[in-house]
Amino acid sequence: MITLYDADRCPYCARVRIVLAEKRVEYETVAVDLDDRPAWIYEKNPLGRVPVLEEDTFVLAESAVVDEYLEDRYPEPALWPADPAERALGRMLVFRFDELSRPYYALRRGEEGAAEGFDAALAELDGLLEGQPFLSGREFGLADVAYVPWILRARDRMEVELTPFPALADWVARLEQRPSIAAEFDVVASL
Ligand SMILES: N[C@@H](CCC(=O)N[C@@H](CS)C(=O)NCC(=O)O)C(=O)O
Repeated sequence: MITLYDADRCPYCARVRIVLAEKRVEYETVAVDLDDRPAWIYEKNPLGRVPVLEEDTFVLAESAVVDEYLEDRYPEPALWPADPAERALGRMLVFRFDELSRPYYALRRGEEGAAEGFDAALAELDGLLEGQPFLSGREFGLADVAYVPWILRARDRMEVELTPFPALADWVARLEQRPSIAAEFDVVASL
């Protein structure tokens, strides 16, 4: 049985929850209080962060790596496209996730100019999605999973308007049709 050390409010945890749901993998959750982290979490992850996935004696942190592990361990349904170029471009987006997270957390901290910085990052994604339905191309996959938790939180918790980014707004609407993402929408609504 897989155990996920988890926190509802954590978008990195959401990445893992979405993949587990997509692949219909059963797992149990241990909720970690991010405001009062238990000392034992450092035994699972020396950085003290969630998510952490545990399967018997195997313990793994870092959401992007955990999602890649789940993709290898449970290949169906595939969450990277079949086309090697699309896979590589999707991985590049995950690798460059800082381009979104840096302005996102700047906005969360209320830094000056942060709204413009975040809008610029959204505009980049919008431009990409004007030409393709999903971030890595023609198929839903791990690149979409890597980004959507922040977009949902920005829209629903930080009052970021998505209407200036119609292709991005359509992408979110498309993703919310999937039960795995709809479940995250409910998590965000309950925060
Ligand atoms: N690079 C990590 C980041 C995980 C992360 O920052 N998690 C946050 C919660 S959203 C956390 O545990 N923060 C506690 C800390 O940074 O000390 C990943 O992708 O899993």
